Amino acid sequence: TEQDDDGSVAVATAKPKLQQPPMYKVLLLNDDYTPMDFVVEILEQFFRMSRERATQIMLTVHTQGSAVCGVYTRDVAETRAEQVNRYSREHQHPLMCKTQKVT
Ligand code: TYC
Repeated sequence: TEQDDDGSVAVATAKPKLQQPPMYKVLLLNDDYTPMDFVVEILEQFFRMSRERATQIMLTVHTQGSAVCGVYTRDVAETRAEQVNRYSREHQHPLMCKTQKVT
């Protein structure tokens, strides 16, 4: 506790900085059966992408095998991936998202 210039009392706040939370990528995986239109709709609805960006990411997954849809804290990433996987299953498509810790 110290005296300030104006005579008021202040408690010294020597608080160590908190670490940034670890971040997780949501990856979209390719498969041979999910229609391209459905993948684009998923990216628009669940990741709030424009039609143009969604199409670009979908084609990257189609040709490269996977692509990053977004990077979030662990809870958000896992929830987003589960939502996509549940929605795809409900529509009888094998589309899969997974999460991966950013190193
Ligand atoms: N490979 C699929 C097809 O040819 C399209 C596709 C793209 C599927 C991206 C999944 O994450 C995916 N219909």
